[in-house]
Amino acid sequence: MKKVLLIAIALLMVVGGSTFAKDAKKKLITVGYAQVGAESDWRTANTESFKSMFTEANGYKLIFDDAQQKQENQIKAIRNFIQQDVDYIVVAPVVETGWETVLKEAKDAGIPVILSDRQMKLSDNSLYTAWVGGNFLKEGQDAVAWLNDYVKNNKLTNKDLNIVILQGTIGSSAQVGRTQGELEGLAKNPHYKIMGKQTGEFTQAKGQEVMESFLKANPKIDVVFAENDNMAFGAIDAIKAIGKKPGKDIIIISFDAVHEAFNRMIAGEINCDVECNPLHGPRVAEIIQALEAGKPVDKIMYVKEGTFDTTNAKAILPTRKY
Ligand code: GYE
Repeated sequence: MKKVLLIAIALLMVVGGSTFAKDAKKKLITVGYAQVGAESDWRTANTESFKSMFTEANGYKLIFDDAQQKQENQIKAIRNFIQQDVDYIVVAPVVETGWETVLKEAKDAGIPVILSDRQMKLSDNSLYTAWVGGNFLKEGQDAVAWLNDYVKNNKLTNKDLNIVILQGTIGSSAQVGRTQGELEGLAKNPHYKIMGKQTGEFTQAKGQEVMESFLKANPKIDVVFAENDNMAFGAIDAIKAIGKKPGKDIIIISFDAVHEAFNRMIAGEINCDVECNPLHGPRVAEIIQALEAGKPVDKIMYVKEGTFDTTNAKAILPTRKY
C-alpha cells in the first residue's frame, strides 16, 4: 500500500513538473515584427529598440523580419508569422495601401495586429488593434514653421527662395504626411519657389544622387527639405562637392534628429531638424501588456516630438538616446 502511494506521488510530481515546465515556456509571448528594412539610422535605432525590449528575459520571443523596403516581403513575413501562430503581429508598413488581404488572414487566424511607426490606409480599421508612431503631417508643418521664423529673423522676407524636397519612400505615411505638411505650408508664401521634389528612398546614397541632379538642373538652390537625416547627409556631400557650404549657402531642414544629425547641426551643416522618435519597442510592449491584461488600448497614439536647430543642438545632444 505504502509503495503504491509512493509511486502515485512520484508520478504526480513528474506530471506536475512537466506541466510546470510547459507553462513556463508557454508564458513567453511570441511577437513577429515585420520591419521595413535597414535604410537609415532611424531604422537601426528602431530595430534595436525592439530587439532589446522583446527578449526572453522580458517574457517574449521575437521573430524579426527585415523586408528590405519591399511590401511584398512584408506580406510574406506576415504570412509566415500566421503560419507559426504567433501571439501578436507587429508591422511597420513600408507603404500605406494594399494590406487588406493579408490583414484579413491574420484576423481569421485570431492574431491581433499592432502597427508601429508608419500607418496604413485601410477600408476597414478593425483589421488592426492599435497604432503608435510620429505625427508626420505635424512634422512637415513644424519644418515650414521653422523656415518661416528663420526668414523673419534673418530679414529675408522679401527674397525669393528656391526650394527642393528630397522625399522619402513614395506612398509611405512618413513621406505622405511630411510632404503634405511642407507643400501646404510653403504654398502660403509666394516667395517660396519649389524647384523640384523627388524621392531619395530614405537612404543616404539616393539622397546624394538626387541632390546632385537637383544642383545640376538648378545651381541656385536656397533651401533643402530632406525627409530624413540620411538623405540630408547625402545632400550635404553633394553640396560640398560643388564647392558650396551646406547650412550657409544652402539651408538644410531635416527630419528624424538622430545622433549624427546633432553633430551636423553643431558643425553648422544642418540648420534645423524635426524630431521623429524611433524608440517604439517599449511602447508596443505596453500595448501588448494591456491587451494581455484585457485592458482597452487607444487606437491611435502619437508620440510627442520637438524641433531642434543650431541654437540648441549642443546643449541637447548629451540627453539624446538615439
Ligand atoms: O524618418 C526614416 C526611416 O518611418 C518615420 O523611416 C520613419 C522613417 C524615418 O527610414 O529615417
